[in-house]
Amino acid sequence: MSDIDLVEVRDYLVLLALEAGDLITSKTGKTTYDDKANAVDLVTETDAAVELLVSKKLKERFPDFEFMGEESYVPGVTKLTDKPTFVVDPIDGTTNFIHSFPFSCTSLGFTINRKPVVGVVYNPFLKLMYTAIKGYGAFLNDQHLPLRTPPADVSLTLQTALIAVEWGTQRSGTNYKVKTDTFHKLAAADGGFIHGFRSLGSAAMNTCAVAAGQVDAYWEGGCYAWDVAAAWIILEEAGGRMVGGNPGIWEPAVDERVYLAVRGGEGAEKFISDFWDNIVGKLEY
Ligand code: LIP
Repeated sequence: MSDIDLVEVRDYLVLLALEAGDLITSKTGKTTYDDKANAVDLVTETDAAVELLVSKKLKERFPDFEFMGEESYVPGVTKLTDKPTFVVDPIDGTTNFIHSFPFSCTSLGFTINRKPVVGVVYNPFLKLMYTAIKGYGAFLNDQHLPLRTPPADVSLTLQTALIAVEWGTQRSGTNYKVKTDTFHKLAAADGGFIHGFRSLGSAAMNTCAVAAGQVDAYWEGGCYAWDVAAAWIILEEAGGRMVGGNPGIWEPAVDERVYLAVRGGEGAEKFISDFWDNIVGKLEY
């Protein structure tokens, strides 16, 4: 990793994110969509066009590095290896894009040994550029993250937490029941009794909101490495941590598919254990 200039990688990904952002905003409200797994798992021609733009330019600029993208992923064939790899979601929050709800982004991650080391997440609608390089901090535009450093007496507890969650695209079966039962228990007065839930509709945007200290945690199962790789290093460099979304997984793989992102702060480990105690069952993908 020492011979790869991560600043050069970050700088190029920022330029690419801006170009992808222009393409995304130019197509808002003008693109058709198709179903993938079902009627709520949606993809547009713009997702594919952005991935083609990004992959082509990355291959030209960094021909020795691998590329993994949501729209070119082939289940059972595409594998993330230890090689330096761009892990890309061209539009994270596709449903938001289709609805012109301004919380979609392009998520450009870079992993070495399957660990995120550079992340760029750009929301072109709100002009929010989140960036991080391992060991060099995390930023939102020119502001250092986290933005909100809660007063020392506001440590991380379930009972004072805003938690980002998503319904995801599986709306029946065991995983759906685990999610809905867990939502219920987290909200209940005799359960987690949390302050509330928030759903930005994008794993990357949810994770960046945790990194910024605007949301205390984000829990989801069913998303993929490309949904989280870029925001993962942004979260870590902002003092937060990514653990597994099932109990006991303290060091999840980037393609774990079940995640719990937690902001930095006093009491994080107890918060994580208390959260895990409120999960009803196990998410399996
Ligand atoms: C989305 C994720 C989100 C999940 C959605 C969808 P996409 O990614 O960011 O967390 O709940 O079901 O998978 O499909 O917009 O790139």
